[in-house]
Amino acid sequence: MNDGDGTRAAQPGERNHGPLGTALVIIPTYNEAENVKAIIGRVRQAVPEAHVLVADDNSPDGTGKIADELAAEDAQVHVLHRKGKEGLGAAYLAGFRWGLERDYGVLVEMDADGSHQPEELPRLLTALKGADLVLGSRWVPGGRVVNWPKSREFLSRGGSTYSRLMLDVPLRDITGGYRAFRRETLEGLGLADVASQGYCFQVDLARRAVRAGFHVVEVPITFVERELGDSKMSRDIVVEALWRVTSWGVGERVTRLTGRGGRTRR
Ligand SMILES: Nc1nc2c(ncn2[C@@H]2O[C@H](COP(=O)(O)OP(=O)(O)OP(=O)(O)O)[C@@H](O)[C@H]2O)c(=O)[nH]1
Ligand SMILES: [Mg+2]
Repeated sequence: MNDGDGTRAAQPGERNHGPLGTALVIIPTYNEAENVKAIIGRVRQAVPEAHVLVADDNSPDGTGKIADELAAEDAQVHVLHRKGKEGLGAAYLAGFRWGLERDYGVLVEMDADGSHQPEELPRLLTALKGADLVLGSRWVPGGRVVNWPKSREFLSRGGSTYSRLMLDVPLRDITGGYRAFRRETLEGLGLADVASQGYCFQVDLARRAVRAGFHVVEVPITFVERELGDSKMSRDIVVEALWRVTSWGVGERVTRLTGRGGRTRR
């Protein structure tokens, strides 16, 4: 499943993956006024045929207005204005719905702060030609992190390892948020009952994809810590991830032991 470079050839018996179609790069924003213009420009340059959707939670710093101005000048840039701050997961779910209601074949997750380099997107999209879901991975060979304190690296690696063992999901970077989904993959994940909000939103989607039998590939990326704007990382986000991952893992073990049902969706 995880070949590290995303170029794994299809194995005998594996289904053929169809053409990709147009990509929609969804960028959730909350107070990213200093970053939004640069990130959109970099996406448009790196993958000129892709569209961009900014999913803004009514940022007090005017990010939504800047995005509107960029959208007015560029027919491939779109803005989804949401009422208020509801977390990363809710913004992505709204963005996915927006994209799935339209004709996009690929939906990409990307942070606004430059941590996920748009220049690496062509590699993710190439890997998606032979996969259902591609994860940009910091923790496969070739992946790395720039400008992170050791404490953040410890938290991220530890979170991935804990999730991998707890959920029995063979992925190295399960909390990362630089991803490319085929439309059919998102449609098969049961998004209607996803309640996770922070990092565990990413864990939740990856685990659902593996459980549903989708072919998930990790591609190494260089993750660059933000230089501008404030982090929205909080203790609550870490606590939410910890208790949800633990309860999914325990729930799945109980289900297996009592022999009730095969797959856990929630
Ligand atoms: N729409 C929306 N976007 C959000 C929300 N919380 C975070 N984001 C965006 O999600 C992306 C990731 O958030 P970050 O603050 O960079 O989180 P992080 O990468 O874990 O933290 P840093 O490493 O400190 O940057 C950024 O584009 C944020 O603007 C939210 O509640 N709503
Ligand atoms: Mg960030």
